Amino acid sequence: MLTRLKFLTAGESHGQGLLGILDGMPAGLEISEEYISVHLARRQMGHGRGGRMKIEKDFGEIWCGVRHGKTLGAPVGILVRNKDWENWTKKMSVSPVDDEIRTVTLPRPGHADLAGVQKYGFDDIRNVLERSSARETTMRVALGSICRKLLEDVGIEVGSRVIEIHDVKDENPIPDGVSPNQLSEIADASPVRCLDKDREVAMMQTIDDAKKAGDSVGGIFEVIATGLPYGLGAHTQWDRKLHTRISAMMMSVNAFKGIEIGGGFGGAEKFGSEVHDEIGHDGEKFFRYSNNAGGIEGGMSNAQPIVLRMAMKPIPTLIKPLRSVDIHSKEAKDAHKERTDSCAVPAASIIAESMLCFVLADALLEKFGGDSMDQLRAHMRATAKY
Ligand code: EPS
Repeated sequence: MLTRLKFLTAGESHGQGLLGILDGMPAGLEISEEYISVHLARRQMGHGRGGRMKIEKDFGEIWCGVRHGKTLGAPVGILVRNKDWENWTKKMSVSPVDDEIRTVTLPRPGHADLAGVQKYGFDDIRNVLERSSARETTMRVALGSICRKLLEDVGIEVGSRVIEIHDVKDENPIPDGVSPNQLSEIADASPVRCLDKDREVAMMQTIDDAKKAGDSVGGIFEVIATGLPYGLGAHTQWDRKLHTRISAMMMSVNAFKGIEIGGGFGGAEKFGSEVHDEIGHDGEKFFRYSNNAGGIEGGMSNAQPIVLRMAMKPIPTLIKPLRSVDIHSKEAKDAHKERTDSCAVPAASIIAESMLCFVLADALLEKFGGDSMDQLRAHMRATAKY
């Protein structure tokens, strides 16, 4: 789904660490480990996280592709070490071990466990769950922050907030004049990334109740981007449409089960005259009387804020497990229990921001090109329309 950028992540949840490579970044982008750390820390926050986040303090070590604080136009390589590795050296050893290692044989409904062991013929679900763990999203945020920095440097901001946890909804719109960075700053100050203080308390209570019951809860969050020029993406082919790329990238994140762009599902029950955003002109440029399209028309950015909502299902690892069957004995038993989060919706909103950063940075490079940031800026000055 990306045309100018490529990225790969590798690493198991309890292995030595996570590796990531981002290729295609122009030269001359200022980037630091500290900048990446800010966003890694945001991903670790949120009421309802489990024990693992108390162990880790994720830090992205830049191994290559950056010199004296600026990208070289070469692939950027990042390493995030797992602090928890020291507790798993035998269980996750790269080399064979003499000790008897207890296998996981009770697949969790909703996780990759059963399909994974059937697909690969493994006798131990750990061979699947280590990679299907949401730990992998750490690296997406690390690499995605490099894309975010490129966007910020050309005036594009990406932010988010949580609007629903389980059945507790914050239906207030984002206050007028609040930029995505300001939105994130306010949201980051809330343990559930919710702007409404009363709703915040109710959301936290819902998470606590679920935890007490050995259960988990999902939710919905909103992601917005501003400062975009006209014409990222294209109407000309299915895989060039901006919303195709955004949706594919978003739906690749663990537990993300739905996406709405702009008015989304709500538009289905309205008339066309209520949904489409009327066009005006102020003497200098076009403007819109509304933004129900969520910033994308005909597969292209239309210089309005991009507005997305994503639904995340409840995490499938449950302290009070669901019914399952042992993959070897075929006996009916409760599903496997691992340390888990009772709610990871606030963290998921940061991951979604990062996925949007990949798509927008890629689309920007596709449209304006350039081997260096100076060239990209010059091309944008020459042809970008807002
Ligand atoms: C996660 C790390 C994992 C889980 C969580 C997300 O660490 P551990 O398995 O050691 O507790 O906390 O992943 C899941 C709940 C899941 O089902 O994948 C992280 O770094 O975000």
